[in-house]
Amino acid sequence: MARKRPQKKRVAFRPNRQARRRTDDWTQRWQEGDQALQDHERGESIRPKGDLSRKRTILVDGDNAPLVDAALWHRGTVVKVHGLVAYVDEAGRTWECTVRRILRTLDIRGRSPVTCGDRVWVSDHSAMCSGRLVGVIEQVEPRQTVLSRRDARGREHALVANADQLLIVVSVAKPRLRPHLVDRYIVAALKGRLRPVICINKIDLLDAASVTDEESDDQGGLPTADAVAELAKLGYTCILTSTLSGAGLAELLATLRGHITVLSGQSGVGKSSLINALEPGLGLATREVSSENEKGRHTTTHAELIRLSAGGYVVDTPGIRAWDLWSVKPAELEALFEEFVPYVPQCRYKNCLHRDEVGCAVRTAMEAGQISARRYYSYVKMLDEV
Ligand SMILES: Nc1nc2c(ncn2[C@@H]2O[C@H](COP(=O)(O)OP(=O)(O)O)[C@@H](O)[C@H]2O)c(=O)[nH]1
Ligand SMILES: [Mg+2]
Ligand SMILES: [Zn+2]
Repeated sequence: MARKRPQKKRVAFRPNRQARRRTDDWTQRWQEGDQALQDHERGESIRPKGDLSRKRTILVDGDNAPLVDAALWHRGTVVKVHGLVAYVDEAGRTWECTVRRILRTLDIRGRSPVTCGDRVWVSDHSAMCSGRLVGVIEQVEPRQTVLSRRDARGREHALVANADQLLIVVSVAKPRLRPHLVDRYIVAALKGRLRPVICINKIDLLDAASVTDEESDDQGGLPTADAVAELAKLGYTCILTSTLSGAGLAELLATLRGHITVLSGQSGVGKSSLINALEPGLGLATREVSSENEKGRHTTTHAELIRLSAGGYVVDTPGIRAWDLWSVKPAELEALFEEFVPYVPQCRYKNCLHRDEVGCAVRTAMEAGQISARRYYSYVKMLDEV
């Protein structure tokens, strides 16, 4: 494919103390052709020299996309950000990077324009650091997805970029399987445009769990086999695992390979144990936390990608567990219960929330056994929560 010749372009950059910030995502703008860059180009000729000198020259291709020099730069994935240093994984090598000032200048709402999961291009500066893999992040590719959390002031912070799967980890016992919780995570995954994958861990406890199942019926409990059948019927991938017996681990690894997968699930279900089993040698702490610690850790904003030798990354971060239904509106919920979708147009009222409205086709489908009653009541419960 013929590439247009790179052009030099003058772009303004925000002085450090200027208060005004862009309110949208600059990577998004890059995708859209970045009108701002074009505006600058047009304005350039009539600006006095003093103003011009506050711009800097970057290379862009003919379509205004920043130029990436694949021959000179290294493409990697940000696995961790500590202050001004971003750690970038390039097929098992870790680059210690700072971020090119122009990128920081273009930053908007977050404190950092780079977050873990970002696909970035790194220039090599290791010659100056006696061979240590030191680099500068020159470009950040547009984000496919962003998981964020809201801080106390209600501002959104990007935690992980480009995750494409949510691994919903539950256990058959200790703690027992709570299907409503699984439904919540499925909704959260779909809302965040992640593929939900369900992992039912500790299947070595299945026999012991049957007692627990019966006990938990009043709280919406469901025997494991029924839960699996229900999830399969909905079309979601469901993997049964045991870190003790090794059951299901190969299948789990195959599902994670090549993806950025966020792990979610209650404390104690075995998330850290699963990662340790998939990636021996990591030695993540398991069992962890008193409930008090747990609370404190929920406020953590740091996320870290763990690289799998098989390919792909997993993220097991307490902060992610807090990431939840906050952004789902009641009217949005029906679309996130995917099996409801075919019935929704048949409801008598357009704004039907499928609770107790007259002529509700979703409710009728549930009464006729076409929609699981358990899922339906899970929806109603969630409706009250959002
Ligand atoms: N019986 C059984 N116990 C497990 C299994 N996986 C993890 N555990 C135990 O469950 C507890 C919590 O595990 P951990 O990995 O720390 O859970 P996390 O809080 O989700 O990270 C630990 O005591 C583990 O040894 C399993 O497959 N079977
Ligand atoms: Mg853990
Ligand atoms: Zn309805």
